[in-house]
Amino acid sequence: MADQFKRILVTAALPYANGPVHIGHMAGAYLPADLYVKYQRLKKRDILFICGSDEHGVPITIKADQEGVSPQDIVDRYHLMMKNAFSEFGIDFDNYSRTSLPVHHKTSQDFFTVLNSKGILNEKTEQQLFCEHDSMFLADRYVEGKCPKCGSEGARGDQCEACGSYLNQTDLVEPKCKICGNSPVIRETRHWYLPLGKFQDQLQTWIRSKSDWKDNVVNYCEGWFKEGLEDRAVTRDLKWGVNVPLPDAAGKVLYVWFDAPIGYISSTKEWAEKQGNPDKWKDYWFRQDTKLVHFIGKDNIVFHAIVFPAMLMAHGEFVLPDNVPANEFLNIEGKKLSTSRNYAVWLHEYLQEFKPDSLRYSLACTLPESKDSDFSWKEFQARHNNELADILGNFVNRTLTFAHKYFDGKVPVFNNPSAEDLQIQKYLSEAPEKIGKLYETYHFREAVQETMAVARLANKFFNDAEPWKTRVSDPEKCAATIHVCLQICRSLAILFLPVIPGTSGEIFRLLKCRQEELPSWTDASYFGLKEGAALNPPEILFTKIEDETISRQVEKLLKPDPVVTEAYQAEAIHPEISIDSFGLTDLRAAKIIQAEVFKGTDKLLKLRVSLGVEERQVLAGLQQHITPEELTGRTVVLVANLAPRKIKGEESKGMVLAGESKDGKLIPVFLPDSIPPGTIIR
Ligand code: B3M
Ligand code: ZN
Repeated sequence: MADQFKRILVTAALPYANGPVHIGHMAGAYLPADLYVKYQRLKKRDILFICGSDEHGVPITIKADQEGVSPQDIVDRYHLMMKNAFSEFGIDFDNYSRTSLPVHHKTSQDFFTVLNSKGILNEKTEQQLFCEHDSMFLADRYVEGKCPKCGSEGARGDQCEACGSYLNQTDLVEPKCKICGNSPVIRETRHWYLPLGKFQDQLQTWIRSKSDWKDNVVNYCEGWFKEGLEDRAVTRDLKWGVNVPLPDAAGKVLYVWFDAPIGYISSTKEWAEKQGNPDKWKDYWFRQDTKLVHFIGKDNIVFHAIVFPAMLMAHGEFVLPDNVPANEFLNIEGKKLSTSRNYAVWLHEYLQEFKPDSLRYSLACTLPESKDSDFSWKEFQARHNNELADILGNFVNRTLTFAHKYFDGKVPVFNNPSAEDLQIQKYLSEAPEKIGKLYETYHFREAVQETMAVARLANKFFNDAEPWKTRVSDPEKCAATIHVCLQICRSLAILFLPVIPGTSGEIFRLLKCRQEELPSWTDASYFGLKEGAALNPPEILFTKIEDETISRQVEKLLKPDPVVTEAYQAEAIHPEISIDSFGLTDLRAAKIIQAEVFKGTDKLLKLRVSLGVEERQVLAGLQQHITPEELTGRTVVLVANLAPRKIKGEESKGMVLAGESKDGKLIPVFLPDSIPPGTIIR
C-alpha cells in the first residue's frame, strides 16, 4: 500500500524499569510493534524502531524504598534485564535507550524550556498532600485512598486502576501515605501546568480527521473531550527525575509522563549519534512526511493520543503521530494479570524453557486488538503442536524429506505444470499483498492467521497431489509437485518472518537460501528457487510440547512465588535499627510440651514450653488458628525476654512468633526438630 510517507518512525511504550517484562507487555505493545516493523523492513521502507527504559517516576522510587536500595540500583538492574529479554525474544529495536542518560535529561529540559519561554505553561500554587512523618509531598503513587468516583480501596494519587479514572490526589477519600501509612496533611506547593484545555479544539479536529484509528482509541479520547480537558501539572516535588531547568525550582523534577514520551526523541538522538550522523534524528521528528506510530497498551492512551500530541503541538516543530494503535489487556487463564501478586508469565522465565517463536506465534494469534483477550497454556500448547508443528513444520519437513529421498536433495524440475500447480502458484502470487494489507492496517491477528492459512493450503496441495503415488505412476508430475512445494516453503519463510523470525531463518537455511540480505516481502509472490539447486537435509522445526510441561507452567502460575507476596507489598519496611538494638531481643527455640485451650477465653491457648534449662508458661493468641494437638511437640520461636504479663490471673512469659497467611490465619514459625530447645535464634 503506497502512501504519502517517506519514512516510518515506530515507538513502543518505554517500560518502567521497576520489574521484568511479562507477556502482557508483549501482547500490549512490543510484539505488535515488532510485527509491524519486521513487515515494513521486508517492504524495504525507511523505518526506525525506537524504545528504551522509563527510569523515572514513583514506581521506581517506591520499588527502591521497598528494597532499601537507591533508584539508580533499581533501574540499572531492570534496564539490563529488560533489554536482554527483548533481544532474546527477537524484538528488534533500532535503539533501546534509557531515560537516565544525559541526552534525555537535556532533551526534556530543553523541551520544557521551549514551552515555558513561549508562555504556554502556567505556574500555579496549589494544595497537595504532604506527609509530615516522611516530610515529603506525596506525588502520584505515594498516596493511596478510596477512589472518589467508584469507591474502590487502593486508588492511587494519580489513577484508580479499578475504574480507570484519572484522579486529583486531593480528591482521594481517606488518603494514606504509601510509605508510613499515616494520613497526610494539605500544604501548598508551586508547580508548572500544561493547559490542555487550550489545545482541546486543535486535538479534537486532529483526531476526528483520522479515519483509520481504532475504535477503542477514538472512543476513549472522545470521552476525555466530553469531560473537557484541564490543566495538568508537568512538575513534581520529588528527588528522582529530570530537574526542572529553572533557577528557583530546587527540589522539583519533571513529571514522569512529561519526560517519558520525550524519551522517544532522545532515543532517536542517541541512535543518530551511534550512526555517526547526529542530526539524522531530525528527519524522523521534524518532517511531515514521517509516519509516526506509537504502539502502546490501553492504559497509556491519554498520554499518547492527547497529552504528548498537545506537547508536540505546543512546541510547534514536531510531527504528530499518524496512529496510536493501542491494544487492550491480556488476561491469563481467564484472570487479570497482576504483577504485585506475581500472577504473570515472565518473559525471562519463559525463555528459559521454550523458544521465542512458539510464544510469538501464539500471542500474535490472540492479541487483544479490539478487546481484552486471554492467554492460556493449553492454547499455547495447541498453537505450537497443532499449528506450528503439525501444519508448518510438517509441510516443510515432508517436502524436504521427499526431495532428499527421491530427488537427490535438489530442487526438481518444473515441467508441464498441472492445473493445481498453476492454481496454487497464482494463490501464492496474491498472498503477500493480501496479508500485507492486514499488516498495514494493524490487523495482526488476521495477518498471522492468513499466513498459517497458506501453510494449511500447502499441506492440502501436497496431500491431493499424492506425490508418493505419482513418483511411480508419473515421475514428471511428482517432480513438479515437489518443486512447487519447495517454492511454497521459501514463500512461507518470507511471509512468516515477522512472526517467527527464528523459524524463518531455519527454513532459509534448509533451502540453502542466502541470508546475507533480507528478502523482500514481494519475493514471496513468485517462485525464487532454481531447478537443480541443492538443499540441506531436513530437520525437525518444532518438537511437540508435552502435557506434563504445560501442567508445570500452570502450577507455577497458580502457586505464586512466595518472595513477592501481597503482605510484603502492603506494609513498608520499618525504619532501620542497629545490630545492637536487634541483639536486645532474645529469640529462642522453644519446644511445646503441652498445649490446651485457655478456658474462659476464645482466643488464647495455654502452652507449656521448654527452653532446655527451664520450663515456662506462655499464653498465645492462637486458639482460632491452630489446634493444641497440632502444636504439641513442635518447636517454635519464642521472644524469651519479653516482660511477663498476667491475663485472667495466669502468667505469660514470652511470645510465640507467627506469620499471617493470605486468609488471615496466624501460623507459628516452626523450627526443625534438629534445633534443640533453648537455642538462640539470630
Ligand atoms: N512507563 C507506563 C508503562 O510502562 C510508562 C510508559 C511510558 S511511554 C512514554 O506502562
Ligand atoms: Zn509517610
